[in-house]
Amino acid sequence: MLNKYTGHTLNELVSCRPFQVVQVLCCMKSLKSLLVTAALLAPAAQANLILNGSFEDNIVAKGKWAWFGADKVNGWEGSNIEIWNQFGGVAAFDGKQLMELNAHGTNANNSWSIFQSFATTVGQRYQLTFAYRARASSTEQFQVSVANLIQTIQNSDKKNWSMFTGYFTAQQNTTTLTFTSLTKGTFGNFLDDVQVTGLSTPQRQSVPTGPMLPLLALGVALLWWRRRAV
Ligand SMILES: [Ca+2]
Ligand SMILES: [Ca+2]
Repeated sequence: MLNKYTGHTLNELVSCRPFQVVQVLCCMKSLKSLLVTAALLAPAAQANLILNGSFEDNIVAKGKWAWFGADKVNGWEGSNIEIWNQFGGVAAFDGKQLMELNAHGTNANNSWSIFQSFATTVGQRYQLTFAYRARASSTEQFQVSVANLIQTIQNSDKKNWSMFTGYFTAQQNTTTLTFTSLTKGTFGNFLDDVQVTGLSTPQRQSVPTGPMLPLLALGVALLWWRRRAV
């Protein structure tokens, strides 16, 4: 019967010279180490820390738009939030619905701003991505801010979605992502598919694992016995 770790029968292992046993075990260790290292280097899928980042949770009829108080929109706070479902033939970047930052309703400050807070680890780096598109003017602008990342975006393309990718390092256990319109009025600045994900640093060291340790110990013991016997 073949040993599942060595690929040799028990008789083959017992009858072979100690040097050969160590060779087999060392080869196996290398193979195992390679497998473990490959697993550690493989990128792990990171969960999106933003709730309702695609603005799909509120029910808006196809071909329509609606506006909601931020307290009626999962995850988000701040100004009123206007959500479109393929209104005017504008397709969402992700799913069926998008959000227009320059919303509808009372806005005494003339500065539309929505934000969402989420748990973070101090010192860890994160990636922020979202899609944006101008609605009515090539001069639409908005600002995005999160931790040490603050950027003003000229939102000029009225026909195509653009993708933003940025990075920040968390400075507190709770971090807030904020979008603020720099263009006044109720037209402008579509947003969709907001995502924040943690970045992990690949670990390059290999780790010996369970079944290999007793076999390596056996190899070392056999080598020691052979040297004493000479
Ligand atoms: Ca969406
Ligand atoms: Ca609007």
